[in-house]
Amino acid sequence: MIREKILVIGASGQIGVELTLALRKIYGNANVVASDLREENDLLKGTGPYVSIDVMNKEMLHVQVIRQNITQIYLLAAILSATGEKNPNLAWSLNMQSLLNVLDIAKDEKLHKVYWPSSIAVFGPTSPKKDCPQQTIIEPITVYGISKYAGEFWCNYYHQRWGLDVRSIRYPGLISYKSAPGGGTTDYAVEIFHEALEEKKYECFLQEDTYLPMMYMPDAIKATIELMEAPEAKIKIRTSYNISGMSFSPKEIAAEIKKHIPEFSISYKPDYRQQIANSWPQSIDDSVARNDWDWKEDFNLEKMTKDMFENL
Ligand code: VAH
Repeated sequence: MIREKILVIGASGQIGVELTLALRKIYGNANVVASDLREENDLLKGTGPYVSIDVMNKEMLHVQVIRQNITQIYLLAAILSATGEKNPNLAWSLNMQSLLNVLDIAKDEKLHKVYWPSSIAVFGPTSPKKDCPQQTIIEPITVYGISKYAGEFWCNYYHQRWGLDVRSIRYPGLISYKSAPGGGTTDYAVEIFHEALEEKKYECFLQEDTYLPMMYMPDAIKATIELMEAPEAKIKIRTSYNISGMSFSPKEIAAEIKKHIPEFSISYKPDYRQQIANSWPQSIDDSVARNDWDWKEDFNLEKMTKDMFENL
């Protein structure tokens, strides 16, 4: 067994916390170095090494990779769709330069693997709305989507040109109870649980019939680990894999929550995030991931809602 030493960049974020904990269970706490610009998330404290790294400082990152004998990097740091529209230049610069820094260091240090998430946000208004395929018309209209699509091509380039084993997944909206989401258009689907418990009501920033591709965090973590553990020969897509868990609208998740909290009520006050949501597909075709590396989700809306309330 090759000894792996993994660096997770963005480890205190919504995905980073759970991915770090999952990787530590597999590789051992000491072999997964968590890093973020922010301070260590409470859930990570005491579970393994933590270093403060600014992924935009390429020299410092390179020194850490060498000093810590890193063999794999998971790059999760990014500015998401809603925040990105408020600060386009920062979103483009952080989302792109962080990836280019990591890809270049991984190439120079011959790292075994790199993971970088893309998103269904790469799809735009001209992409098919239902069962949006792996390859189709892709014209993103958010800075986040533009940066994620451009990043996919850079991952493919480093693989084709230098053989770097970099892998990627186009995550749907992710719902979790362990860590807060960070500035996404799909964050309503996390907020609604907390407000349902605390206030018994929720004012949703999307219209009631806004269908979006979604996934429960345990499924997203499972998909990431399965993709990264799959034999290299199985990985046919070197831009980024579509995966899907479920699709639902605010009206549908509210109805599911009411089964647990009958007095819960929802109101709607769409804001600028409605235009972002309208530009995305309503459902995703992930047959390529199912064929290449046996992807299959565990959670649907009913099972997720039950699990969320059991854990919150
Ligand atoms: C966002 N949660 O809303 C992210 C995700 C598909 C949505 O990329 O920006």
